Amino acid sequence: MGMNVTQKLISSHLVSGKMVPGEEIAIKIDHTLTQDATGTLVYLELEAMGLEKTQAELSASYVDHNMLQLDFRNADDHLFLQSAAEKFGIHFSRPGNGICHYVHFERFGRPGKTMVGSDSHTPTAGGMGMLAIGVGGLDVALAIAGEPFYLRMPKVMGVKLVGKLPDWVSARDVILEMLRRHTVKGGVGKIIEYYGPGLQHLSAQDRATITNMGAELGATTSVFPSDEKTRTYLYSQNREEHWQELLADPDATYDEHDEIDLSKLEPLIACPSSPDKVKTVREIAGTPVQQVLIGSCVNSSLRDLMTVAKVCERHKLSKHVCLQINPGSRQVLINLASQESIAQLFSAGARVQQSGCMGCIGMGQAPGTDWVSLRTFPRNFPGRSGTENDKVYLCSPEVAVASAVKGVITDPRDLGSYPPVQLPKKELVDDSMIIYPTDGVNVELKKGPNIITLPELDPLADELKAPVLLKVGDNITTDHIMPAGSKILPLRSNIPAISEHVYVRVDPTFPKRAKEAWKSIIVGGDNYGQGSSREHAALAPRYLGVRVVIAKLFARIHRANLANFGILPLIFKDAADYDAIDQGDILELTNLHALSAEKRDMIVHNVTKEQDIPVRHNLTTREVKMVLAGSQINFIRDRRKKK
Ligand code: MIC
Ligand code: SF4
Repeated sequence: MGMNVTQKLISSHLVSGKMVPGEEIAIKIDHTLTQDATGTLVYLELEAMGLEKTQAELSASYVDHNMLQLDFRNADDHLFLQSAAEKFGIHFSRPGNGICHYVHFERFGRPGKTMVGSDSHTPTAGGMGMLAIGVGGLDVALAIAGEPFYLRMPKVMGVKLVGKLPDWVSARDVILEMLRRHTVKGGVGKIIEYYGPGLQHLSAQDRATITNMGAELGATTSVFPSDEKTRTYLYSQNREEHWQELLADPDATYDEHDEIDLSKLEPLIACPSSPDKVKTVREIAGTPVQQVLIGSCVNSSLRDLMTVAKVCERHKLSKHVCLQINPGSRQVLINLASQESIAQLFSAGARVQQSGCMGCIGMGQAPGTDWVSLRTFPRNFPGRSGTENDKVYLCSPEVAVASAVKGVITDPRDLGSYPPVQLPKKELVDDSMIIYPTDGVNVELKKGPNIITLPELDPLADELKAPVLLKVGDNITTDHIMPAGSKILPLRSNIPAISEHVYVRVDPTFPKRAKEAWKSIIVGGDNYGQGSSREHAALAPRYLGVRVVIAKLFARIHRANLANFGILPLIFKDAADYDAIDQGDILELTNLHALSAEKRDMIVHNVTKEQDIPVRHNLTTREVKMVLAGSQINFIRDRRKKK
């Protein structure tokens, strides 16, 4: 039987297991990607494991998230990362060079390769036929150390694209349509593969917009085939030799199906404060707007930004709106300059920022009180912009710029004819801010005073009696658990300090109460831990004594991070039992050392309510061992000692 693109990518990298949905498989990883906010831990973990050089074909470390230098801390992190790149043989993209996913796509991505990255939008590279998966930092550290990546074989959802996008409708509207249909948990346990005749009208970068935001569906990753469009893109990047064709066989099948007629789509917008609260722009047109931010890792292509510039050339911006551009890479800025688009943006009054994550992760650009902020970014979780009760909408560059012109949410089709954009066949390529690996030996890691060695994590005892310190609802994001922003991000290399901010947006007393309780439990609802891959959302609660999380359903990356740091993730057997536990109840778990991949069912005794609650776990044998050992680091260390 023929294979789809996902099956071809997995089977060519399969190290162990059977490609049957739900079965554990291990795959060889070719590329690794880290960014600064998650990367410092990755390299501290490698140090803890005693690794010398990366074992991956290509490893890259980017500095893009923590770019504000309000004091010594972020700057020290940048230097630490540069020294770690030199020590471990890793490509280093210097601060200001661009956003990890965007630069990796431009300069390093290769069809047919696998990648893990310590950032949830790593699937961006799926736009050129890579199998690229966002994971916790420790899983990247292991891939750098040459270990295969373990995952449960996902189901493959085939999405057939037919037709051609109308004027003023772009790739962003395709992924917003997917989010409208499937919600933020519709992709859990799935890889989404796009195919069909509609592909011929989507460039590699349009496809990257779709795979990038596939993370918001909760999907393991998203993939497109590698075809002539991919070749054209690689040619434009002066690296056509990296092209390789990768197509689904004509008789390929999929586990699930969907179809989108591109010609029927219209401009869409995700309302506050979730990427799946999608409406048509027409439905909310006329809402006054104060801030418009265009760019980020999802909508920074030359086409996207040149279209915005062309609109700015034709129309004056509303004086009530502040328009800012966050380019995905320095290279895209150079190319915008060569096309005179920068001049058009400047003349219109746009504030053009350095390339980096900036306001997308709350590093500046926070909206004012009650402002409506339109962003072409991937997520709009509550408070992520840095302003409490923010009103962040997500939309295409077309909708964003049309709204900046009119001062109210505007369907861009109201602006008249679609501006023609002539893309250069070859872009100006610039790698001057990438430091290539050398054979450097005995390189010292440069650790500033805020870079603190990882805490020791004790093994799980056979019995646990602990209070439910917090009970939360559905779709809790890792931004709720471990907020980011300019005040907290500089603490990413300092677990004791960052743990003081765990859950503070939900309950400011959480860190203090957790320390007093010494050992504690959290109860969550559906899709617990969606969003960012930050392992701090597991490690910092663990540092505060959280040992178990019981939820209705876990998001993939966070579940893996919990197990990596020795927190037992348990699922209610009957979701209705969520109501049988209240915050403050004392729960008792016994016989924990008998946990195994086969023995999945357990009873949690609610001591306060004198009630037994049936739960289950879905850990693999390897994961059970690391939870019992207290963390994956302990597990690997013990395994190495035994060798
Ligand atoms: C995000 O978009 O949420 C981030 C910031 O890029 C995170 C990583 C982080 O928290 O450092 C992600 O996507 O994984
Ligand atoms: Fe950066 Fe935002 Fe992209 Fe995350 S989603 S990598 S914060 S630009």
